[in-house]
Amino acid sequence: MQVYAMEITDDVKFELPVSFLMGKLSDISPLGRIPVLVTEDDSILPESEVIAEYLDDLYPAKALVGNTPEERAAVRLISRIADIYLMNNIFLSLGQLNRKTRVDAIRDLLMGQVKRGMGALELHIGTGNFAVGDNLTRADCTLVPALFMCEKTVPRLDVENPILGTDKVAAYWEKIQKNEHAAKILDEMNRGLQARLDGTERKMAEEAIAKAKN
Ligand SMILES: N[C@@H](CCC(=O)N[C@@H](CS)C(=O)NCC(=O)O)C(=O)O
Repeated sequence: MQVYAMEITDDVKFELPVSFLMGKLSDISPLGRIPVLVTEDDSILPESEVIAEYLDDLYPAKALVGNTPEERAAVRLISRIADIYLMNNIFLSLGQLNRKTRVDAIRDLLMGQVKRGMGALELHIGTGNFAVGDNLTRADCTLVPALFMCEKTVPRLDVENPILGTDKVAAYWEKIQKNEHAAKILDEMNRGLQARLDGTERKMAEEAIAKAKN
């Protein structure tokens, strides 16, 4: 979303590394998680929030960081809540989606952290059209995918979508989905989720792995 909003799509090339599909991404990036940015000098930069901050530093005239020290702190805080409390715990809970193999205590531990993060978000989020201030910032770019996961993935763990228990976050979520950049990545995420659920993703991965082995 940040790449679209900063209009730097010509400078950033997206590809899904076959090493990730083969479970071998850690050969290149020890964290073994995507995204990973390969910079111009061939360095490896993992962690979406670090990549996002790097892009802001690389293109200061287009940076989505907020205008005052207070706004900048609020952007970092909201982005951090979305990344650490919402996204990371939801990602870690993906192994608990299958009811037959689910360990309720693991699911409950992770969802408790999501609930904690959502409570903090409800306090700190702005009441305008954007998460912080009157303009789109990196906070929106981190929050939109995190709220998508809250809405679409958390219920698959037999836990209520945590946005439903909020007022400010729920109002924000309704508004931000109409933003052109948010709508674009939500469409991509919806298509990705559909591909995962209907088996297309698995087929694509198997084909890519078979091609890499030949
Ligand atoms: N904190 C990381 C989380 C990234 C993450 O978990 N990505 C998932 C993609 S769906 C992943 O790589 N999962 C593989 C794994 O956890 O082994 C970030 O924001 O970059």
